Amino acid sequence: SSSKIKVDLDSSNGVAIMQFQSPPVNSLSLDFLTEFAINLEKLELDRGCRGVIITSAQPKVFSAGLDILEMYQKSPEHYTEFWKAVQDMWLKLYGSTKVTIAAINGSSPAGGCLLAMCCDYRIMADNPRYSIGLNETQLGIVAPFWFKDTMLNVVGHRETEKGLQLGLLYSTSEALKVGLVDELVPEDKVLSTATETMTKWLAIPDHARQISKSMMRKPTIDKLLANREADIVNFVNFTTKDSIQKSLGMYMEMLKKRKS
Ligand code: CO8
Repeated sequence: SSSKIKVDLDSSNGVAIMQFQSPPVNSLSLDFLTEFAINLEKLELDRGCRGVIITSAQPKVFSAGLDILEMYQKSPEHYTEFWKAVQDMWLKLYGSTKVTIAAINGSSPAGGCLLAMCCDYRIMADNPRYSIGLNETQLGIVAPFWFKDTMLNVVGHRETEKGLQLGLLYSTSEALKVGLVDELVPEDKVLSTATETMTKWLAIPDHARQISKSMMRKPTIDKLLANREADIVNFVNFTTKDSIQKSLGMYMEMLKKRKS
């Protein structure tokens, strides 16, 4: 299968750019997640890499989130494997020792928002057509506790409570206002701003920054590690429910109809 993620490591500055190139919308399929984990693991072990910028090679979309087809009319075994891969993506990115920056050059719903929230810094294209947020409830599904924890750690309790219940997709200016993204820049400046920001973060000694990052994130990571199996069982039980399958089916239909 062709590569869904392109990785360029600049050996002169230790910065890797990871570009999502899985048309049409960089949905997080099992194949995508597996490739993501392998690439990130490689960079994590590479002492020549100090920072990672994630961005999209697709127009208009950063990532559409989890691939709904992986959660629709499949076997419990498939859901188990898929969910392990989603957990693994989060554990690797949220727990990365590298400086991670999201260059959000398009819409970023649900799992796409999660990817961005895992990074140390978020720069988004200032385009009124783009939105970002954990919109799960709008699909009739529930963001798991570690999605919630990740958002809580970025925007705080009150905003997470509102955002999660309403399944809010924030406009770029709203996202900036609540702190879901750190900066808005013109679309053609997203990547260059990410690179400039990376330089600032890399000016800090790695070990001191890494210990500080770990101090902030370890309790959240440990919580999933201690509950991984139960979280999988919960996902499989939830996803195999008729009512949930029906909601997902209707949502897919809505996406298709909306097009024409
Ligand atoms: N999964 C699978 N297919 C998708 C997804 C997706 N997440 N998103 C879009 N597609 C498909 C569309 O159906 C469409 O297919 P087709 O060409 O066959 O009709 C194609 O991709 C292109 O989509 P659009 O025409 O909609 O493209 P646009 O550029 O107009 O819009 C958007 C791009 C904004 C990304 C839009 O597609 C969108 O809003 N997608 C849905 C995003 C979404 O709601 N994702 C939520 C996924 S759930 C999740 O990530 C977390 C789940 C947590 C676990 C829950 C426990 C049960």
